Amino acid sequence: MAVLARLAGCDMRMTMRWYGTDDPVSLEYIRQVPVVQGIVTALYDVPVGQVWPQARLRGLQTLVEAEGLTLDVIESIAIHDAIKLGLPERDRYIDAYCQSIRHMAALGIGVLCYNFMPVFDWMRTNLAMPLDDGSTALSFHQADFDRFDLDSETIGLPGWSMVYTPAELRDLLEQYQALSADDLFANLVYFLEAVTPIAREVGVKLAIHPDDPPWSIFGIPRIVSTAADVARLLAAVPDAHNGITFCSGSFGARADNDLTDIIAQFSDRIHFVHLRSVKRTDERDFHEVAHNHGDVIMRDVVAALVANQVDAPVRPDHGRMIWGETGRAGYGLYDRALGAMYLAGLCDALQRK
Ligand code: DNO
Repeated sequence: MAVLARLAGCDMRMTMRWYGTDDPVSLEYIRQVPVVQGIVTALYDVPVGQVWPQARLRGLQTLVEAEGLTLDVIESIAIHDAIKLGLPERDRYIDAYCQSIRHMAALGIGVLCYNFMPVFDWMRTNLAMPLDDGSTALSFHQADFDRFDLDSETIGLPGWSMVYTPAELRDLLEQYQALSADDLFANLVYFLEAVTPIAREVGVKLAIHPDDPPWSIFGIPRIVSTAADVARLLAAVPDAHNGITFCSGSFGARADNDLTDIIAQFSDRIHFVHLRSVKRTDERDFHEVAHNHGDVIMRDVVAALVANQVDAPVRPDHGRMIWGETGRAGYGLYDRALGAMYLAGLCDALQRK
C-alpha cells in the first residue's frame, strides 16, 4: 500500500471525493491535482442495511491504488431507518454495520464518515444558482423549500431519497415526526454504544457529519447542528473513536455557529474535515461560494485546524460549476481542484510562518 503523504509541515492529508467508476471525474484526473493524495468513496450499490462485501471494497481500493492514491475514508455507509427510528429489528442492522466496519478495517481504511439525518441527507433548493461571475452554485432558500409538494414525484434534489415512493416517504416522515429530538438522540447513542467498541477494536474512527442545513426540515428532528449538539453527543459516548466530521459549510450555514470555537473545543474528536464556504443571505437562506469567498473565513478555519493540531484527512467540499463543466452537482473537478490548492496553500503558509 502507498505510504500516506501529508501536506507539507501540516498534519492534514488532502483527499478528494470520488463517486466510483460512474463518476464523470476520473481518478486519472484527480491524481493530477498536485496536493491530493487520498480518495474518499463508497460502494454505492449495496442496499442500505446490508454488509459491504470485503472483496468489493478491495476492488475499489485496487482501482484507487492503481492511480497512486490511497483509499483513506469511506463516506458513507448509510444507516438503516430501523436504527434511526429505534425499531426492534435495529440490532440486526447494527450487526451488519459492524461487519462492514470490520471489512474496511481489514483493508486499512481508518475513517468512516456517516450521518444520522432522518430520510434526507443534505438538502438544497437550487442546484445551479447563477453567481455574479457566471458560475453556478448550490443554494437553499427556506421559502422555496416550504413550497415543495411532497407528493410530487418530480422532485429531484440532492439528498432527496429516490428509493421511496411518495406514499412510503409520507409514511416514513410521519414516523420521524412522531419522534422527539431526544428520542432520535437516544437512538443515535444506542447505535454508537454498539458500534464504537468494534470501531475501537479494529481501529476505525467514526466521523458523524453535521446536519445540512443545520436545522429541522419537514418538522423532523435534527440533532447534530450546533456545538452544543456535538458536545452532548461526544460526552454521551466518550470513546475517542466516536468523533465528528468538521464540515465548515454545514456548520457555517448558521451565524450562531462559531467555527473556530467548534474546532478548538472538539479538536481531538475531529476525524475528518470538509472545507467549503457559504454566503448567508438570511437566517435560513444561503448559497455556496468559492472556497475563498463568503462567510466562512477559510484562513481562520485552517489556522484553527493547524493550531489545534487536528490530525484528520481534509477534502475540499462542494465546488461551483465553472468553465462550462457539467456533471454531479457540487462535485465537478475544476472548482474542487482550485479549492484543494487554496486550502493546501493556506495550510502550508500557516505552518511555515
Ligand atoms: C454532501 C456530503 C454529505 C455527506 C453525508 C455523510 O455533499 O457532505 O452527503 O456525505 O452526510 O453521510
